[in-house]
Amino acid sequence: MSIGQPSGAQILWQALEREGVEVVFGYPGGAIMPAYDTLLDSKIRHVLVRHEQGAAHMADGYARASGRVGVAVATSGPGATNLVTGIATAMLDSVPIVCITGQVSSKIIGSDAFQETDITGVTLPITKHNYLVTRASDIARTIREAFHVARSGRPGPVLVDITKDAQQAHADPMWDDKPVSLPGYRPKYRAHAEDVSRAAEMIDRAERPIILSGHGIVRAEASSLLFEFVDKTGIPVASTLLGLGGFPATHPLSLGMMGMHGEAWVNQAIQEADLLVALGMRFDDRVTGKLETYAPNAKKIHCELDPAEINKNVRADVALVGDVKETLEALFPLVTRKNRLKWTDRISKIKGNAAVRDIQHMPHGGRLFAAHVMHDLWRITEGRALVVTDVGQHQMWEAQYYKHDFPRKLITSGGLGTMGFALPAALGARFAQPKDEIWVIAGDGGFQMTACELATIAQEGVKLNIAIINNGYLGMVRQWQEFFYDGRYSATPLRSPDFVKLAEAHGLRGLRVTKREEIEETVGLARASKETVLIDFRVEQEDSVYPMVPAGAALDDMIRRPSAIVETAQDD
Ligand SMILES: Cc1ncc(C[n+]2csc(CCOP(=O)(O)OP(=O)(O)O)c2C)c(N)n1
Repeated sequence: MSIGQPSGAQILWQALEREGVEVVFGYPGGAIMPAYDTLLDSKIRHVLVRHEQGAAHMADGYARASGRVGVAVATSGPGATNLVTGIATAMLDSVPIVCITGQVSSKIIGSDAFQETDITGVTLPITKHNYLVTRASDIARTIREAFHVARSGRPGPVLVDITKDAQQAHADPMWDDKPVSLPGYRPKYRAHAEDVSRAAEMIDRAERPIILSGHGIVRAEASSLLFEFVDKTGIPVASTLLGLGGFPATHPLSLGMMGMHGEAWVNQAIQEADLLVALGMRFDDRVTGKLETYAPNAKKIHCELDPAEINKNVRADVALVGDVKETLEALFPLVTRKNRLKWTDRISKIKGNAAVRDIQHMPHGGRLFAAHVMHDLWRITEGRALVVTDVGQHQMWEAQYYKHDFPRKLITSGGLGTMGFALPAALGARFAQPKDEIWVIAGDGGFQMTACELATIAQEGVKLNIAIINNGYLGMVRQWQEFFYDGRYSATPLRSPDFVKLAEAHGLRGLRVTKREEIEETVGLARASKETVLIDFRVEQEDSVYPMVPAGAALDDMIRRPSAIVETAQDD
């Protein structure tokens, strides 16, 4: 070390500033104290979370809302392990985050030192890459690489574990602004021209094609191009959960969500299709149902960034590996302008039959259905809010009834299905989109998993709108028990605190809605308020999400809303 050289801790913040980081979400502790000390001299804003899981979800929400890399910071041992759920959530949804953890000093690694956990070992399968840094002189280079890996190719979480002595030592940072090049890491692919031509011919020949639009469309900022592509080819679009908003839900050729809780007509149309054009989606089991019976008559064109996804679940007739926007750009001039009225008429016919069972068409008879809350929220916010949902029935109702017309306006944990995600992810999104109207939609169960972040919201003085869809149950599990376990409600009835008082205890505002007529005014109060408002929506307790394809069943084997319920509702 020579006098005047910065410490590893100082290099860390400078390296983050050079990556354009403006805010990090974290929690201090022994092994990361040198970094927290030098944080005071940095321009970067630090948000003190109440639990490190919240920090990872905030970084994730920030990344999804902005398209930039989110950053979480934690200490070694329990701090680091508390990040794990958030890292796995980001991994399964391909979200670029960088997690920085303190580690015990390099000399005592492996001695079961106080708060020592092998966090690079723990997170190996749930990170895109991770690093253990033991020298101050490696910090700058490692942070650059970490950001490059997180954001390039198929994005994902990267963890950088830095020993305490590396933070304390002084070194030459060796700044380097050349593009990062890592041996063996080839994140960029481009679809072969012959395959693009074959795909275009298949699209032209198809009589019953469907586009399956996924998260990749949103991530690649390919929404407007998809819009033009659909305009030219006349192909209807079905969306995955994470793809919602990638193509406008109110467009006449938008069919809605596919899969387990997708619209009945979407799943039926997929089963009747002769061509699936999959764009930035990975044929998750919640999307395909039973693979042997999935889209039996359809050829498949799979446009995907990650070659590992090709032929993983569904065999592709043509694979176009590369950025989905670049692939669409190449395809666009080769396809013929068409309308496909016969096919869209056929889909409208299937739809006509399903729509009569739609809960929106039923009188509510004084009762408050979650679906009505979603529908009214969509109407009142004119479909423009950024909605962050938790996991469960409310998540599916939101996907069905809040019509997203814009990309990056729905943030939800799709792959891991992480309860407790919504509140912290929304707080992260708030820092990415300071002007957006943000609504958290959470169940009474999931909300309680990370409700401690209400204190973070209060401390940071930020404005969110929080809707708790309170049905007194772990609703989605209760629904499965009703359908598949003879109605034996094991461990699903749920007693909750008074959410209104909980909000007030945090210095926030709490309101309650028990009837549909109260929605408009209460939502209006929340929207008009400058402070965070939590609304406790007391909804029907034993309503279920329909339609439903039971896990592992064929897409055509849907459980539909029983007509008995239609009649009961109409009797009211
Ligand atoms: C961390 C975590 N634990 C357990 C589950 C399993 N799970 C999925 S949905 C659900 C029930 C959610 O209940 P609630 O938050 O009240 O929402 P609702 O389904 O009633 O809308 C559970 C327990 C999960 N997804 N995540």
